[in-house]
Amino acid sequence: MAGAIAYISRDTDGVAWNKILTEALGPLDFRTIANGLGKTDDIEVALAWKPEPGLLATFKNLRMIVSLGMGVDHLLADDKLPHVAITRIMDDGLVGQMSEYALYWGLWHHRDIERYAASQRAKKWKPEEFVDTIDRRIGIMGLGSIGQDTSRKFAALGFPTAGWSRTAKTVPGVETFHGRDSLAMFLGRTNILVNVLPLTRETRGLLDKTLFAALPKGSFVINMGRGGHVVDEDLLAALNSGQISGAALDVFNVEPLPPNHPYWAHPKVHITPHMAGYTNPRTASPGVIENIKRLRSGRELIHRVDPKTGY
Ligand code: NDP
Ligand code: OXD
Repeated sequence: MAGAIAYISRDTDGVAWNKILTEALGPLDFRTIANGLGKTDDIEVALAWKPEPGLLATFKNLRMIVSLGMGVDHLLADDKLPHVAITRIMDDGLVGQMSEYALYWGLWHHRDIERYAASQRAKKWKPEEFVDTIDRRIGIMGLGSIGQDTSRKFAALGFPTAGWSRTAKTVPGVETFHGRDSLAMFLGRTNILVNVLPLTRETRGLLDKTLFAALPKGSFVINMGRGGHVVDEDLLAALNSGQISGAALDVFNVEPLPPNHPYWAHPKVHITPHMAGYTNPRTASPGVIENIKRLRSGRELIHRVDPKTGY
């Protein structure tokens, strides 16, 4: 039998992955933290989500790490991460979920749903001020697999949509900006900001007071990238001053969000528990299966991560 596959996650038990991989690849030596990893020298592939720092370095014959999330900051934060191929799940289903999340909050804000809910509670029939779709400008930070899908979907609804990335990108129907020099221009034309950047050395803390000040007053922020992108005190100050009218936050500097965090009770903050994109083994597994086959037959891997750029 080929080397063992280790499932390293404390969030889910791995049963669904074991079943799907076994169906595709035949009998497997599939190990999990809960059932015991056994002799770790046997482990060839690690499917990992937030592994304990240093753990993967103890797998002496490891050949490939698969991030069970599309983000890989949880792996690259480990300074003992072994120098083996790092790949990530690439999943159209998860991409679609992320776009749903951004579209939901974007439309929720655009159509004043919170005010209508308050009016209903007060039994008040009160139409809010009309804002034309073409006057609500969407700005997506990150034009990768998720940002491109999200921006195309907002544009298809008629919102003037722009995206910002590190290198130049072309997305039909979407205005594109790239690099730090164009960030202020991109922010200046944005009323609803969606962050879906990867967390890297360059992007950590990017959503700070300077960035919030560069948005038009009253802009709405949707963060589904990573909590580490946001300087929490700066966001709270921008919300309290009215510079930012509200924020939908799925990800946080510390997860789970501690019970005493000011976000919980803030009237302009809408919290979800890192659920914008759920890793669904059904839709995430085909790329993983393909990569295990490629690894075992010595072919080039797909969905590789570049540890230098951090994504
Ligand atoms: P990709 O790697 O496909 O795309 C990343 C995008 O960010 C690219 O457009 C890239 O630019 C851009 N980017 C990277 N660094 C910079 C920078 N310094 N300045 C400007 N742009 C930059 O990522 P995905 O779209 O697949 O995922 C993005 C992130 O979404 C993940 O890393 C993860 O953190 C988060 N995520 C959150 C989930 C949730 O449940 N909340 C679920 C899934 C993902 P370029 O195109 O030039 O390379
Ligand atoms: C991911 C995530 O990166 O769930 O996929 O955040």
